[in-house]
Amino acid sequence: MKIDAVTIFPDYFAPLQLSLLGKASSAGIVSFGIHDLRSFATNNHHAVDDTPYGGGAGMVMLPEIWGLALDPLMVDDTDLIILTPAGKRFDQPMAVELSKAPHLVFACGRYEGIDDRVRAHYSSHQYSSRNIRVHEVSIGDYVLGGGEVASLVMIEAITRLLPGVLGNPDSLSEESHNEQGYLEYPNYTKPAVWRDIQVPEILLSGNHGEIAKWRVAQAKKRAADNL
Ligand code: 6GU
Repeated sequence: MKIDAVTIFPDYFAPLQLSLLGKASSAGIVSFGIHDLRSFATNNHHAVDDTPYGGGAGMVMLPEIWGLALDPLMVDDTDLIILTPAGKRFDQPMAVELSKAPHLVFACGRYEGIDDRVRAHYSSHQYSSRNIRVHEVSIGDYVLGGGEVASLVMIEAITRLLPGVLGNPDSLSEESHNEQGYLEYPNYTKPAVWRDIQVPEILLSGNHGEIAKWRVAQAKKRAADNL
């Protein structure tokens, strides 16, 4: 999988070198391209934004500069992800869908956003006929200063689903036992007693059928408690 990100803060993406993501990239499972939006600025002050038509607070990112940055990345079969708190909520099913894509492009705007014509332009038939799809995505109901951290969240959730990224692929198949796609029961390891707290007896029993039933019950209880 190829992943490109366009940002005014390329340094935010340094963590892609670490841990699971760093290994996946060294192994050639995923390759990252981080692009500095400001290097596409054409005006004297290298400004990337301007005041909004119609007035109001904040600044809006200039479509011209986004077009110059994105055009070379829009190869056939690309999913363009525009990060915005107004987007569709990112969740595990969306991560699974996007993990099947050959090429993801993350467009990181500041939270006042990118001129909406950028979304409109790359959503047009000219692009959809080449299998270029545009998604506006949010990672949750709170406001961040920009899309960079949201992109990192999505990239980590998506790339860990790629074949060969996780050391133990069973971790993925066990996750699928839950509807949301992740584990919800409590986990324990050694020692069997820690600070007077015992590991639940059933987990030491070796009875795999009963353990599975117990875990489902615990997961349901947790899900109910989180409502
Ligand atoms: Cl994708 N961007 C910003 N600026 N804030 C957010 C977000 C994205 N998702 C949740 N909050």
